[in-house]
Amino acid sequence: MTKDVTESTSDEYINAKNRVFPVAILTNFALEKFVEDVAKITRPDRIVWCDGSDDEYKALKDKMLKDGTLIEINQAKYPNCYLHRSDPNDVARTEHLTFICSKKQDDAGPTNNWAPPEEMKTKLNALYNGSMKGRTMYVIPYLMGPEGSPYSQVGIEITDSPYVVANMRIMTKMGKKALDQLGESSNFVKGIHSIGDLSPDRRYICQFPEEHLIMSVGSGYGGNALLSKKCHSLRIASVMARDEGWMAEHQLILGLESPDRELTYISGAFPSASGKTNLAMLKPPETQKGWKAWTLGDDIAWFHIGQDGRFWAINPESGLFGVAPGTNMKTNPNAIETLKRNSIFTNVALTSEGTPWWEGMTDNPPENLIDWQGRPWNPGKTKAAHPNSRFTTPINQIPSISPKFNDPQGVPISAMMFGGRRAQLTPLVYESFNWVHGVFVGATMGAETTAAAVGKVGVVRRDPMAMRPFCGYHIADYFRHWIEMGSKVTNPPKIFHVNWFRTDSKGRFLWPGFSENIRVLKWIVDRINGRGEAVKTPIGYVPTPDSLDLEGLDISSDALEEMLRVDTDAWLSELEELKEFFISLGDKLPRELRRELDNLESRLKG
Ligand code: OXD
Ligand code: MN
Repeated sequence: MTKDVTESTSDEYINAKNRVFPVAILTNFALEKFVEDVAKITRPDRIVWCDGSDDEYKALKDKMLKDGTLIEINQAKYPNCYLHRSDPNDVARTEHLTFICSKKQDDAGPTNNWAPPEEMKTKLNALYNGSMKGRTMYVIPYLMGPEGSPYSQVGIEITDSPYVVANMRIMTKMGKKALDQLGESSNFVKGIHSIGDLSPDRRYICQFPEEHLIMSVGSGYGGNALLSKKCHSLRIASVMARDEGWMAEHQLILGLESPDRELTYISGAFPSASGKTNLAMLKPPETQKGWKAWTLGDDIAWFHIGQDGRFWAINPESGLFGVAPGTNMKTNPNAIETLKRNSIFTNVALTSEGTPWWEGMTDNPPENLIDWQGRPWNPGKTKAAHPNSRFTTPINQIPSISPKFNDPQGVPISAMMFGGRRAQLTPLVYESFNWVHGVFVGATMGAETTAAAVGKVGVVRRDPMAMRPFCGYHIADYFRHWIEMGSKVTNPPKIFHVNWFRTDSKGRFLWPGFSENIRVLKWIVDRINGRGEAVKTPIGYVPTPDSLDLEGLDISSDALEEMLRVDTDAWLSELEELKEFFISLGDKLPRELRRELDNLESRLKG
């Protein structure tokens, strides 16, 4: 229950400073001190410990409905669903304001912004100074991963945003479960968040990897403010993973079950807003009788080495923070089903019936829409929903949720995919020659930028393993870690590259994508099991046209040829960019990857 500092029950105690704390932390001095220290700077009117209960949520939701933070939408059609409209200046991740504050600049590397930790803390503390006056400070204990799993982690996020609390309740296991797992331990990730005045001029998202500390100010947007997600589970966790011999990755996890019950777990790294959620929730089309796809995660995977010499993966999250535009009954019927209850919509449009709407939800927009900023929508001029509008929804509501989702050990991974939006160049699918070559394929991944981050959309940039914005340390050391992880296992996953986004000369997509991607996954499963024909090309093994199941699809042989074509000239010019990219990484670049680049060059020229 949400409690005011003036009331207290037998489940609570009052400390020397007259603050109400849950009895559960009576012996957790590190936690109490953390909360006290933050309160001393931010000076909130009251402190609330979040327990994750339904009563607590109801009280919070009523408060937000009253002050306009949440807007009630059609409860008959969308029970327990609400809309939030962000400040228009605060609708996406802000990579230019995101910093890795490691002690040494060289540890942050060339793909991260860096600032000296103490200097940055001074700047941030000035912004936190009194920032919670007149506000409530919420303390959110949260658990990432299955209860009781040796791989799960506890974090404590302190925030002055009730919208953040409501989202964290969906995205994590919040409250008592986390405190129970933590016990007396001081081993938790510390997160401090204040929305400040929401000005981009006073906005920073900072990670202090050596201290497992996150400090974020000036933004209420998901990736900047739900600190469990990118900040903890990727930036901080990637550093822990390097130090402890595991991997924290920006990957989906799914299980594919064949009609004869062969179950294969596959993970996939795709940049933000490039279809991870759709693929993770794939519903096999009618033509694929007997096939089932099971969802485990749509954004983050933590991989540990199992005793059987394989990688085992858990999804640390409990919810989806999915991109709304483009989600519809064809592209992702499971998502449409899932988000109909207990969901928070952010920056979507509203129909006259009070239901959410976004571009691509229906073929034609309904009349009289209210746009994401609450104004009558003017068709043709602007988008009704923001391109990065989102739904936050509980993962256990997904019809295809895997029975293994809460398994403390996770699931064994047989294949990893890399892929980004590339209108040209990369074929529909290809398989790497071996682990190190696969690491090279991931490390050199190029992808067009999307609306998930502030900046120009559609520009090709290097986004290694889809981790460019999320790797908490030097990206070349990260490549070294990947190479080493492969050498520690007897049975590393096979690595594939996929591209659903290749277009013809008129800019039309060549591949139908979405649920039809199962046909590519089936080829991947075949390859894992020593089946599935392929031709050896300079970039890897590409399917023979006959080896893909295309039955029932209207694809011409020319289109198929184009989708599978390896254009040597285009690859030679890509190679020049890869060389520059590698040079920009300095002398930490693993020799093995430089060798892979040379080998690619000789194969292309040979
Ligand atoms: C996300 C992102 O929200 O990658 O998952 O930006
Ligand atoms: Mn993501």
